[in-house]
Amino acid sequence: MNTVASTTTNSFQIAREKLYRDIDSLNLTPLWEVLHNLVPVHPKSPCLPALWRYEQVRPYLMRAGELITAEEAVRRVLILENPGIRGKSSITQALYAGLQLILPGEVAPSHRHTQSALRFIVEGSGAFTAVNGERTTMKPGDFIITPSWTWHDHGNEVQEPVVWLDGLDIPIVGLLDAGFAQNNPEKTQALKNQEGSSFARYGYNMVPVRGEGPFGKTSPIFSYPYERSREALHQLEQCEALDDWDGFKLRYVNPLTGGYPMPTMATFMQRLPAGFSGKASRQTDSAVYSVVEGSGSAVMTYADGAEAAQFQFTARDHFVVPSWVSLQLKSDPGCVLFSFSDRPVQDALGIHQEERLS
Ligand code: 1HN
Repeated sequence: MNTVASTTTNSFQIAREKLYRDIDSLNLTPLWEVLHNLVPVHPKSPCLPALWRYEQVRPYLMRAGELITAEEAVRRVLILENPGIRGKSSITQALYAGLQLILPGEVAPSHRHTQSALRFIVEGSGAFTAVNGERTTMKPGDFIITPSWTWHDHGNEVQEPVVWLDGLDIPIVGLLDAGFAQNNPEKTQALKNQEGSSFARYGYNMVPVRGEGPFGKTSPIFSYPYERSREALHQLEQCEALDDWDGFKLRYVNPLTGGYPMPTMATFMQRLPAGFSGKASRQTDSAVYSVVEGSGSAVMTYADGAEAAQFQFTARDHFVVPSWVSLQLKSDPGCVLFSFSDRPVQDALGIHQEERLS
């Protein structure tokens, strides 16, 4: 660079920086210094791929069980924090996830909030969650919904610890500064409906002839039992060719709309048959996986081709796939995976993208 040009550049640079300082007290800042970060050429998430091995997490969850009651904690949960954004109580920029433990005899007191929650049962059978005056009994692999602003409490009246994955849209509601919460004066809510009545009304490809659903934009089914989802996937495997990327994968549905069961979170269950070696694909919705049965591996790759992660997973492990990181799934013995993501929000904005690589 010649001397004249570099002097000009320098004096401009100095003058620009003075401009930035002078406007700072007016809460002004130049767009041109940040434009490329605001509008990246493709998604570049600060989130990292991560795996939580249940074998490693469980002893700490049980230790928490010795140190604090569900009632004192309100919810006894170890948060799955994304290592790229520690301290934010989030597993992705949009979603919260945690593992919740409830021990025999315990109650997690009734409250409600505008954040929606899903539960995916990981270990133990027989605890219950109550929503809107109806209980549902938890079994491993069940997907249970707590709709926005509904009273909910959990209890364990059996003899074994029960653990589930919580997924909430906390960061989304936080981004919008739209959160409200309330404790219920009744620690355990009064029951109004018999267990199973929601499923009888909405769970068999039939719906009531009159009236509206109870939960607005959220599915009227608040428990999707694993035995049904599992059967669907195994039946599919008998009669349909597998998908080269996903194996056999189905999306949970709100029977009243055909859309996602929750306004902010999409849920999926997939089966990889024995010997499956999937092709890679990437999506703009970051996804959280819970391994239901079997074992396998996940290979993740960044958009520039650099390796992001390679995980071996087994039943009850959890892992997160950040936005636009490609995922390739493999399983020698076969496995079943549950997953959830922020896809309904991206669909509502018309920005969801998927790319299937070969
Ligand atoms: C919540 O209400 C539950 O009801 C679980 O089980 C996790 C995380 C943050 C805020 C509320 C539950 C939660 C939560």
